[in-house]
Amino acid sequence: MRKTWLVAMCVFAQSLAGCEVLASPNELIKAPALDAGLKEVNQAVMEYLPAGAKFAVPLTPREAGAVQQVDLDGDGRDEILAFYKKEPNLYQLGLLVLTKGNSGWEKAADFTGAGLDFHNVQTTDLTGDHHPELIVGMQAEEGMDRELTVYTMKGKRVQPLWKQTYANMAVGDLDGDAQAEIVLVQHDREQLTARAELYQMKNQQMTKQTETPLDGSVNLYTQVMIGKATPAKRGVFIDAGLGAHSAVTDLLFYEKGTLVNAFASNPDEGNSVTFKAYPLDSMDVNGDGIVEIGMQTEPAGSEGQAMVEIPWIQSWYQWTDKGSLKLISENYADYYNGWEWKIPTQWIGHYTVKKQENATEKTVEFFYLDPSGVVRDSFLKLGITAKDPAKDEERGVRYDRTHIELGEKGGKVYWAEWENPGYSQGLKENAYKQLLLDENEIRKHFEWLH
Ligand SMILES: [Ca+2]
Ligand SMILES: [Ca+2]
Ligand SMILES: [Ca+2]
Repeated sequence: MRKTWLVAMCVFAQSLAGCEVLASPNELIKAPALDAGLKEVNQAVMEYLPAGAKFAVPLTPREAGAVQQVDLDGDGRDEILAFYKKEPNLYQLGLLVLTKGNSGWEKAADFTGAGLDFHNVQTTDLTGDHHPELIVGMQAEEGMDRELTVYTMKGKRVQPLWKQTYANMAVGDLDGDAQAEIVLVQHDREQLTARAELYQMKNQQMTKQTETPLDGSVNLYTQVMIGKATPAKRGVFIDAGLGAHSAVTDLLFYEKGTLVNAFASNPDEGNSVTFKAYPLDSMDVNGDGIVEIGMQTEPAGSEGQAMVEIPWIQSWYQWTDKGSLKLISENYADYYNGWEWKIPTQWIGHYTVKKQENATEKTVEFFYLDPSGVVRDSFLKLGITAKDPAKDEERGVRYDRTHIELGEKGGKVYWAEWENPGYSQGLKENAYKQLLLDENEIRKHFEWLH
């Protein structure tokens, strides 16, 4: 499937119509160069897009663009999908499907519906005929039911096949038969009831296979995801916000025709296994194809601190065949300043972290935690300081410590500082020495988030 990026559209469209960039900077970076094929696509879209329409980038999945190319009817040529909002009434969303006929691009469909955003747009084969269906979720205000429509293309016509309201959803192959299922989470916030429903296409009809109750007292179901829980077992990861801050993740398996909740056999009792202080949606953090469940860990030495003062560590767990969670990786994320530190594997269980902040400097310092749990020497300090060339000169290599710049952003310098190997380490134990990194390793573990 090829995606045509919104920014390319806008570059071309500037002279044709007022084109408002609704894409995030992230999407702008991903935009490819405008080639001849894209120009043709852009021309076709501009010809059929209703007057005053603005492109609407679907909220999920992250890589979804406002204009996409997918072969919906299976004739070997891509159709063009364009998602838009219609002015002056921005509550009206539109979906334009163009198909290439003998005399050029033709309109195969132009659907409109009420909503503020496209919540989720996917093109996946649900029927088993190897031609993708078009799955479109639309939303209005947060907390209101969203609306899902599955479209299928027959000949040159695009038709709605199925409609259903939902709170959140996922599309993916849950049972491993190479055909996608849809999981809908329904949440009635007045009755405080919730459930997960599994739908499969049977004889050209979307059919509910099974459903299982979920905790209806949560605040919001923030993400539903179908993915691998172990190398051999797929599951449905359901992330929910509980109150002002805290959150929880459920994991459902499809076993013998029913959905089984790995953590809460009784939804009224809730799920304490994956309770977390702050929301952290499930994802494949280490790129091994298995979805991890994230929870915050309070680092040693932060007892008694206020929630916001605690330098929370993000700990990521995988489900195991033994029926429990296993810690896979950790990281420290500073979303406000847009960076994260991936904890080296050999650190896990042997370090703690403290943060400090004053008017000019913000630091995160890592300390050796000895086998008896005592906080010992600092071995790495990461910091953000307002850029000041005179002061930066003073730093650099000293006899006892090395200071390097990791990068600059927004007039601030991001740096790392650590004790020079050989300075006093002869006096220190091996468990401490195993925590030490060289400059290359330090640069590798630091990453920009935005
Ligand atoms: Ca086609
Ligand atoms: Ca399947
Ligand atoms: Ca993973």
